[in-house]
Amino acid sequence: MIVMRHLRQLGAIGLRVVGLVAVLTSGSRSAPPPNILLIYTDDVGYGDVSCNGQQTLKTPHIDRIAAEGLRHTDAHCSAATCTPSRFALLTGRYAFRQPGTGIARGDANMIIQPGTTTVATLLKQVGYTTGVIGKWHLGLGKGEVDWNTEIRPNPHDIGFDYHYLIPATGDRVPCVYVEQGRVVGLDPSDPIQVSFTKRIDPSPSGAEVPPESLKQRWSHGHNQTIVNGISRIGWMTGGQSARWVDEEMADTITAKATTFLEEHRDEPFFLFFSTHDIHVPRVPHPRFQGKSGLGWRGDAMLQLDWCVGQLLNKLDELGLREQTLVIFTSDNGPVLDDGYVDQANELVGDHRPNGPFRAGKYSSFEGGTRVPMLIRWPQRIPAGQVSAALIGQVDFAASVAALVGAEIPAGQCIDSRNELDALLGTDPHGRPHLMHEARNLALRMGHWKYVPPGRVRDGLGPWTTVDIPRPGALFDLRQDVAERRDVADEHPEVFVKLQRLHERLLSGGDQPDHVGQ
Ligand code: NG6
Ligand code: CA
Repeated sequence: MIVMRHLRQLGAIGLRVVGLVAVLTSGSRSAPPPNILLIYTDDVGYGDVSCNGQQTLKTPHIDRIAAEGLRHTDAHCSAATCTPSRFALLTGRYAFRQPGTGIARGDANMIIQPGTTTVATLLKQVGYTTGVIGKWHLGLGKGEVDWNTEIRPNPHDIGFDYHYLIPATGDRVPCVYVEQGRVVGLDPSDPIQVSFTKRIDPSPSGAEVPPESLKQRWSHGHNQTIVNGISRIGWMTGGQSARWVDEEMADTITAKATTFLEEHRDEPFFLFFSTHDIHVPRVPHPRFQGKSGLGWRGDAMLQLDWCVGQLLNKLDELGLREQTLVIFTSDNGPVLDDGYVDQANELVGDHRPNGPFRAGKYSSFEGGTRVPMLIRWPQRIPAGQVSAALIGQVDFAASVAALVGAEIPAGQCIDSRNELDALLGTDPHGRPHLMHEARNLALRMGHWKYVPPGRVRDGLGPWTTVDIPRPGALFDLRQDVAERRDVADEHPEVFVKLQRLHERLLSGGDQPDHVGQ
């Protein structure tokens, strides 16, 4: 045991030395490669964290990351929904390049193929221990998934040493956790079956029971198998002993995460902590219920803030604060009613989940992808920084590779740029352009924004859309951050430039060159 520990420590020191040589030879870096804790939240909007300016909801633990580090004001997930954002984050490839990367079903097959370079494989290449805990939503298994045996492929096949997952989303079956390829707490005499195409569950569905008998009513969709008094998308039978309790989910995954930190304190680690909060169904633990005054959406934010506090405290306790890069961000913009009657619309009051931006989840407007991004790494980033650089999560792969001295194999991470300096706050510009995936693909180039013609989700509450007429709209975010005034006619040359760049990016042009990175 003691020998193992010494070996691990020696290994860790060895890796840090190798990494240090790599970073010293690549430029003016001064700190050895850090541990990486990526806190990836679900449906959290730019305005949902108090450090981004709102006064309606206090998130002191999340704000601490910004106060002790850097707050980005123009950082984006790649898409306005979950699956494509996660795909791009991990693979460094825009999701629109691979069919089948839209919002995944609960029984979807693994979307990222084994052999694909991911942030996790890059970090493993240089000796990091890697883990993912929480929401996955990138599919598992191959063919018809049998939830009663080891499910392969799984995150292990794309670089994660450890996984403890909510397989898809809280509102989709199967409502069980999967750890190292197997459903947790499964009784083999009560096997699980899952279907999204045929009704296999004979018990009354969410559509058939009196609404008041449900813990939380559905407003659209979400009316099939009932688990923990809440009806979900999809049908599920069996696995009674393995079914999760929504109220305990945040505690469960946070405990797994703090254990991971403890167990890997002596070696460089990458932990992808992917919360269910604040996705629907929002059913926080009773100790948070009713505490925000904004309904259960706000209460789920308080719960999320608590989880972040637990992780930050654990880093302090383990003496890892200085050498751990903590990143807090979100997978898409905010939404109010997203299929359950949880009074998110009614109780939002003056709270602006999208901050000053237009629309949120599902939208091509800025609110769809402009999300909080807070970064703390005391060894490298001075406290209290703010950056307006254009940041895309699709750049994590190449930036992390540059940070630790990992090599990106040819043809991999093709959209990912090394934007490490922008990410860490020393380059004020960031990416020159960024695709924004929603039902139609929008494009940022500097402060300009092109939204192609078509129907675009607008607002955050009841489903409303706006039609962008041909040939598309141009917004100047410098003067009009809320995208209210189409200036295509006033700047025809800029409009054409963005349209052309949009076409080139769609057809695979204008990609970064990793050679020599
Ligand atoms: C939608 C669901 C929504 C949410 C979303 C995925 C309905 C009516 N709506 O189809 O509730 O689950 O998919 O959200 O079923 S995401 O954040 O994981 O992308
Ligand atoms: Ca999401």
